[in-house]
Amino acid sequence: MSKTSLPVPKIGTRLHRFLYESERAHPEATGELSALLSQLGLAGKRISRLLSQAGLIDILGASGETNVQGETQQKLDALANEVFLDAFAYGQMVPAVVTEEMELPAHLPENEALGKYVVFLDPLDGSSNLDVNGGVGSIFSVRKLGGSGAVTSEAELLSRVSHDQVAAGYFVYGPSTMLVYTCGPETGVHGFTLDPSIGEFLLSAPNIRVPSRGMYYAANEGTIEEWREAPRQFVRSLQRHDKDKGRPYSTRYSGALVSDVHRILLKGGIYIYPATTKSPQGKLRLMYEAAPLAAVLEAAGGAATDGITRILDLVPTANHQRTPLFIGSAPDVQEATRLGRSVG
Ligand code: FDP
Repeated sequence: MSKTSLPVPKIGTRLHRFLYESERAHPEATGELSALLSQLGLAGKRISRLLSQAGLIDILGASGETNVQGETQQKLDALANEVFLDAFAYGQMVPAVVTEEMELPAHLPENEALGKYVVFLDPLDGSSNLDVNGGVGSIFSVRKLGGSGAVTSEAELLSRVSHDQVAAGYFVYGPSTMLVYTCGPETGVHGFTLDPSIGEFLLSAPNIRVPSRGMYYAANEGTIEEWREAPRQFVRSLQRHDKDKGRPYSTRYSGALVSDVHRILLKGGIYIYPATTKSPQGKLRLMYEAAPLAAVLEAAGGAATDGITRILDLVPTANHQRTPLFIGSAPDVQEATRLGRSVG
């Protein structure tokens, strides 16, 4: 990710201005990445607006399709996917988009000549919460595309995208809509809240740092019988009284990865989604769920592993690859990972 020193951020600064100031502090910047983040911001605003109409217009419920994972696609999953594709259709920066909703990358031929970024997306994360007006989010990861010419296969795409993410983040659509992103540890993690009255994201949480200890863990414990021994032991240790570690922790699990990890980012603690007997590779997707959230948490001083290996060290072999995920305050993730390495 890029190295730059940011101006002192002022609460209430508009996203556009924040990006402009960040660029000015980085003389070799071309402005492309800022333009791309603005396109992402526009998509986030449009999805936020769509969500605010759910229940009033006919956009809730299943679309009748299944996605690449064989999961039932909600109408809003498909709409959010379209909104993102539409956002990148101009500007010449993004020749290919990989999304949870499409088995193959979406190619944007008009951007092929000049485009040098591939965006990996979960357009609407946690969509099982939609029917109950619960929290949902969108997750994005931007990687640089090397080489030249059109990308012709998945293997070629993965071999040509940069290992490092040049930008990563998410939108969380809760009582208010927030954008949280990082362009790497040197530039930190910043949160913007959408002011719907002016249609702008305003800086509300500059330089977010994940607390080194928290009070919460998030996990779908309904599947604990299907977990391996290490995560089971780890969760038991979170429930045990331990004054030094501030335990027992309380459980908070909403069923939307973005909302659950956002809480951990702000309040500390750990989110875990281990491998299960049903999903031995884990359930969550590496390229557009685990990796971008890992980039954000690490840039905020936290950590993320698959129970053994740092998420950001994993080498992807497929666009829709799954992974177990342990993410949050560094001491908690390190403890879970030590157990994973020793107990299995
Ligand atoms: P969803 O399928 O509703 O999009 O992305 C997968 C995900 O949600 C995460 O957002 C969420 O944390 C997880 O699945 C929930 O899975 P469980 O129902 O197995 O807990």
